[in-house]
Order: sequence, then structure tokens, then C-alpha cells
Amino acid sequence: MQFDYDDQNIFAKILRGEIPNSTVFESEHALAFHDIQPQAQVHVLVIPKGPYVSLDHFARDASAEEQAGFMAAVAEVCRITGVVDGFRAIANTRTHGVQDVPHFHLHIIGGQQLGRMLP
Ligand code: IU
Repeated sequence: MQFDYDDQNIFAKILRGEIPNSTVFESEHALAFHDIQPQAQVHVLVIPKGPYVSLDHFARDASAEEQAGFMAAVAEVCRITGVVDGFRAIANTRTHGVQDVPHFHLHIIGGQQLGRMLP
């Protein structure tokens, strides 16, 4: 599988500081910010700082340090947003997964009771 990263995607622009964001947490390897169209009381996107288009790209090609840094950011977002009663983590991927932005992002959705979600 060939992964071609487009550095003009909107999250790349956010990472370069060309577009503002509502930051929840930032570290060397990851940035987390509030989704501009929240689907629940908590809706945060966690993105790696490296150029990865999707979860499978990140899982295959990111270093162990980048992956650990990303997961640490997820833990920080869960702590900061206080989703102690649970949440949903979603990585929409490519066409079948209805991915709009081609920079890997994990949606952290919660802060309220969610419904069942299957196609
Ligand atoms: P996706 O289908 O998982 O690729 O959804 C992209 C998400 O990014 C979606 O929930 C948008 O509301 C969100 N988003 C954003 O937070 N800021 C932006 O500038 C843009 C999209 I464009």
C-alpha cells in the first residue's frame, strides 16, 4: 500500500500554524484540538505531528517514539476532558470510512451518553 501525504491538507496547515485551532493539548509528537463541528459535549481530534494520512499508515510507518507520544496525548486528552464514564475513539479511514481530512486523526467523543454506532 502506497501512502501519499498531501501537505496542503487542513491539519497540516494547523500544524504549521497557518490556521488557528482550539488546542486541548500539545506535545513533541501530537496535537489535540476541539473539533469545529462537535458531535457531542466532548469532541476532540488528536493528530500526530508527522505526515501520516491514516491510522494504518501511522501504525505501519511511525516510529515507536511517535506512536508512544501519540498514545500519551490520547491519555492526556482523556484526563483533561474528564471522560471518566467513557468515550468513543474513531479513526475514519479513506473512502469506505468516510475520511474527509487526509491527515491521521483520532476523534475522542464523549462527555455524554452515546448511542450505538454501526453502519
Ligand atoms: P473525518 O471524516 O474523520 O476526516 O472528519 C474530519 C473532522 O475534522 C470533522 O469532524 C470536522 O468537523 C473536523 N474539522 C475541524 O475540526 N477543523 C477543520 O478546520 C476542518 C474539519 I476542514
